[in-house]
Amino acid sequence: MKNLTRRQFGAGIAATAATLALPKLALAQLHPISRELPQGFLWGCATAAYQIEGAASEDGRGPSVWDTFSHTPGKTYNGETGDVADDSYHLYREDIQLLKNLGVATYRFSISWSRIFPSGTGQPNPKGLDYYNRVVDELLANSITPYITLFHWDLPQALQSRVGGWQSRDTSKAFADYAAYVTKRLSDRVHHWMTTNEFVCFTDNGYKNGSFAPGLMLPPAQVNQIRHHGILAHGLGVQAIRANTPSGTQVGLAENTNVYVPAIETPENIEAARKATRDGAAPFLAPLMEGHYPASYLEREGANAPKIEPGDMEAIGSKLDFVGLNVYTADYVEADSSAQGYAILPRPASYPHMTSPWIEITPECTYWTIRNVTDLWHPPAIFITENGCSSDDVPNAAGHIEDTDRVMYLRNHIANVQRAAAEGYPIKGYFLWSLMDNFEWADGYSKRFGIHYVDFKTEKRTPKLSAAWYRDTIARNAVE
Ligand code: GBH
Repeated sequence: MKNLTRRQFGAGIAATAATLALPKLALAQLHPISRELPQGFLWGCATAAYQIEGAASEDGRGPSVWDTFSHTPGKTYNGETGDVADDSYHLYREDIQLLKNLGVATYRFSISWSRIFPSGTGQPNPKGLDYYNRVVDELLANSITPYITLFHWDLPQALQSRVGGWQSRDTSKAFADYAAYVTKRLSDRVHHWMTTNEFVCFTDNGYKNGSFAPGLMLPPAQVNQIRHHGILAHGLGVQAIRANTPSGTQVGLAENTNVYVPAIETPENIEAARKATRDGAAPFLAPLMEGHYPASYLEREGANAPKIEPGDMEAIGSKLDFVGLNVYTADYVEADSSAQGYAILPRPASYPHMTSPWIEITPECTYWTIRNVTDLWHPPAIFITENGCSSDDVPNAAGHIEDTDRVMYLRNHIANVQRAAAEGYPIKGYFLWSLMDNFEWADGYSKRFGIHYVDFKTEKRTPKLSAAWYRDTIARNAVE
């Protein structure tokens, strides 16, 4: 562009105008960068049991800590609960048709532990397993591959009452028994398993700041021990799944490790983002991938560091077939001369966010979480197991929900997934959070994350603009 005369510049504009009139194919050929995802890239949607199922006391389901918590005054928005939620327990066939209409290859959902073991351990409830058998069979009949999460925060209340939940390593062992029971019975048809979802949410949020069930606020030594029991459950769970399923069964987890984006992509800042990622993951993903806690974490925690029993770290470091990453937002970092070698940049007051204030718009987060995790630990495969956002969805007079801000969010985040794939990172699939509006934990029904709108009075599902956009993206296998 530098040495163009005015006339040449004008001619350039004319040429651009001419290309605009070209048919689509020719225009695509002019596109300098392919925006396609690799062949066989897996598109999916994600949900979780307590957020969609409802039927909280049906067919022998025992209560979970989230039933207790949401029924405790002042804990959730307007005192809202998952008693009914999306009623997917009864409407699952309809929900699978929503998936089918999108053209997704996969569906990530979770199993309610207390439907299977109403008291956490002991006597199983066959009707609980029957439900998941029906869901799996219906998915397969519709050519949709199930990806199942075993624990998405809904710990059986009986374990909380009996042993203090994640305060006890008995809960980690109970999780492994539950994982063995379920995977033994479903792994003839289900080949992809995630142990746990987002350690920090059921450890720190549950037992440190109390914003999530069971709503406790315990001191650091206990919190570190609880975190240890969380990752121990994962490790014992992996061992139990391997021992109870055919070879070839794929085992991983879904983790929301902190994401750091280099403010400017210099080699120093890229290194800073990597360091910050390992530090942020010190209690959770780092020990899973390295088989030990980072020394800096143990030193910093000192007397509060977790007590580790023989065999724990071997279990925790069990080899995984994939790592699932849930990603919504990130922080920007820069290298500096401090001891840790980087600074996390503060946000200016003008920084934009979605309707959930914590979702500060950072489209590069999908690319950088894949890259940081790969560069640090080289897992064989990565999935984005959750990505999506809340919007102020309001049906218009015609009943349509034109969630252009969600489309903007998704387009930018998926473009960054495409960048990672194009650069050769082992990203194999993407699960959009969420298939439909649902019970958003402490935010109740006040925050909508779905690409289908749910009228919670009638349980009617309506595709939003973003559902049409996602369907089109899947059909093209490309982001436009
Ligand atoms: C994921 O959690 C969950 O896996 C999923 O179930 C959930 O529906 C989805 O994301 C959307 O939230 O209000 O500032 O105190 C995301 C983890 C934990 C992030 C709670 C926001 C509250 C921040 N979330 N956290 S704040």
